[in-house]
Amino acid sequence: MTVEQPTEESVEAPARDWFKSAVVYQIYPRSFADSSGDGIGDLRGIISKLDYLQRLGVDVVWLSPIYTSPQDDNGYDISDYRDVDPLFGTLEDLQELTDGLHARGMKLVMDLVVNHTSDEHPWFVESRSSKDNPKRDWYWWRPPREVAGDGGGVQGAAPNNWGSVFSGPAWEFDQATGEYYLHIFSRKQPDLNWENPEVRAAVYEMMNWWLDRGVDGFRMDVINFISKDTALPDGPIAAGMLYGDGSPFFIGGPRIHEFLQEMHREVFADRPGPLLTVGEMPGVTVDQAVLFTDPERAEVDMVFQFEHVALDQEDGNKWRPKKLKLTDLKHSLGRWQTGLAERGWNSLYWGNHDQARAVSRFGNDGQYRELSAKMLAGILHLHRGTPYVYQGEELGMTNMTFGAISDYRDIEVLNHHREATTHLGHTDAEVLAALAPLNRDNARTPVQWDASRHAGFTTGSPWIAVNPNANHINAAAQVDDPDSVYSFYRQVIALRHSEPVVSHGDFTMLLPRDEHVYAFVRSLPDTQLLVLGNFSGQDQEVALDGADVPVAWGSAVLILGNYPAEPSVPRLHLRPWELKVFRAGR
Ligand code: TEU
Repeated sequence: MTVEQPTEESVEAPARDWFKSAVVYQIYPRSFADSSGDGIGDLRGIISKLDYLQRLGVDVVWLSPIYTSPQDDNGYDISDYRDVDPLFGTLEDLQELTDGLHARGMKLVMDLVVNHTSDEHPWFVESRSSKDNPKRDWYWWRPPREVAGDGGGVQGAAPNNWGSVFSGPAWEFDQATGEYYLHIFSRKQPDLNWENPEVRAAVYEMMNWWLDRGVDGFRMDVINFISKDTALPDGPIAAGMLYGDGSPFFIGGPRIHEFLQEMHREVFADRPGPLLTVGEMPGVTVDQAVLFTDPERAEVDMVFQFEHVALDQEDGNKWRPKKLKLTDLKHSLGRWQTGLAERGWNSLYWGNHDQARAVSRFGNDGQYRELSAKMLAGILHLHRGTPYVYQGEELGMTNMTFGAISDYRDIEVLNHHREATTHLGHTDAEVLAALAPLNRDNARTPVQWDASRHAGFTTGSPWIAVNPNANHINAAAQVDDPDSVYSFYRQVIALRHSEPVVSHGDFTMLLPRDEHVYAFVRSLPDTQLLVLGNFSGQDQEVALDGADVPVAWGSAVLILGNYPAEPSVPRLHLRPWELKVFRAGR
C-alpha cells in the first residue's frame, strides 16, 4: 500500500490562508481611549482595553496611523515613519501594545501611508529646498503651465486641472523655486514619486524595519494611487465641480502591479509569516482586484474596495446623499463575491474612520438600533471575505448630530464647507444639511466606554464631542449582557472560527430583486448555511423558490438569530430587521 505524502503545497496551504478565518478590528487611536487626560486617545489607552478586544474574539488589530505627524489629516500626513507621535505615546508603548496583542493571540497590522508624506517630512523639506536637491525628484514637481497672458508662475497656471480629494486644486505653488507640487489629498500631503527607485527603496527599508520590530503586516493607504500616468493629463470636469477629476490617471496606473510585486519581493517574500497585507484601493474594479490578490502573482492578500459605500450618493459624491436601494447593495456585494470566487480575496466592511456609522447608514438607529446592528453584523460576517469591525460598531454606536461647522474637526468637511459657501454659492445651512449623513466625523467621535462624563473616554476635554447617546449606548452596559450587540458580535466572530463554511464556503445570492430581504447560501460539500436578513421595519415573508435553494431547508437548524426563539413564527417569516441563519448538513 502506498501512503500519499503531503505535498509542500498542501502543508503550506492552511498557513497561507489563515486570514480567511480571521476577523480584523480597526482602531482609530485618537478616538479610542485616552490614558493621559489630554482629550486625545493614545497607545496606553489601547493597552488598557486589550482584554476587551480579546473577549470580542478578533484576530487582528489594524491601527490607524500613530507616527509623528502634524495631524493635518489626523495622522495620514506622516513626518517621521519610524517614530510615534508624542500625542499617542512612545515606541516603547507601541512595543508593549504589540507584545500585549501577541500574548493574547492577536496580530498587529500598521497603517502604511506611502502615496504621500507630510510636507514636514525631511524628504519633502529637502525636496522643496532647491530644484537641484537630490530629493527634488522624490515628489511630483512641475513648472507652471503657460497660460496666455499670465506669464506662468501664478495661481491658475497649475500644471493640470486636477482637484484635490479635500477640495481646491491638487497643486500647490512653491514661491521659493517657482514650481508646483502635486497633492491628491491636502496641501500638507505631497505625493511621493514612485517612479524614482530611491523612493521605493526607502519605503521598503522602512517597512522591513517595522516587520523586524514584530508588527504583523500593513493596511496600505490608497496603495492603488502610487503609479501615475507621468504625462499628468487634464481630467474631465463634472457638472457643478470646479476642478478636473485626475483619478483616471492615478488609480491603478501603468506600473502599479510592478510596484506591488517589487514590494512583495523586497519586503515579504522571505519572511516566514503569517503576515497580512491589505490594499486600500478606492476605485478598484473587480477584474483588477483579482490581479491584485491572486496568490500566484504575489502582490497583496486582499483588497479593501469602496463600491458598496458609494451607492447612497449621486455620482459617487458624498455631499449629495441619496437613499440606498437594497437591490443595488446586493448587486454590488454579489458581483464582488462572484468575481473573486475562484481567485483572490476581499475585505468585508460596513464602516471605518472614513465612513458614516454602519447602523445609521444601513440599518435603523432609532427604534430598531440593536436589532438592525446585529442583523448587519450577521449579514456582513457571513459573506466570503475577511470581515472588519470598526471601533464602536460592536456596540451599535450611531452617527453624531453636529451643530455648527465649528463642531467638526475633519479637514475634508472643513475644506468642503469653505469651498461650497465661498465658491459654489451654497448657504451654510444647505452645506451642513448635505454633509450630515456621510461625513467622516460621524465615525470619529470617542468610543463610548461607560455612562460617566465623556463616556469614560477621557478625564480631560475630548478633541471632538462625545455622542450624547453614550448614556445608554456604551461598553459597560453591554460586555456582560448576553443579549447585547457586543455579545452578538462575539457570537458571529466565533462562528467564523468554528465553521469552515463561513471562511471557505461558496456564495450564492438569492432573491436579487427583493427590496427588503437579503438572502444567500454558503456551501461546502458537507455543510450549507442559509442566511436571511430583513432590511426593513416591516414583517417580511421570504419567498424562496425551490429552484434557488439547493438543499432541504425544512429540516435545517436555526443556529443564529437576533430575536428570541419563537416556535409560533414560521421559519421563513422575518420580523422587523430580523436575521435568521439556518445550517444544514453534517
Ligand atoms: O482614504 C482614502 C480615500 O480615498 C477616501 O476614503 C477618502 O479619504 C475620503 O474618505 C474621501 O471622501 C485614506 C484614509 O483612510 C483617509 O483617512 C485619508 O484621509 C486618506 O487616505 C489620505 O491618506
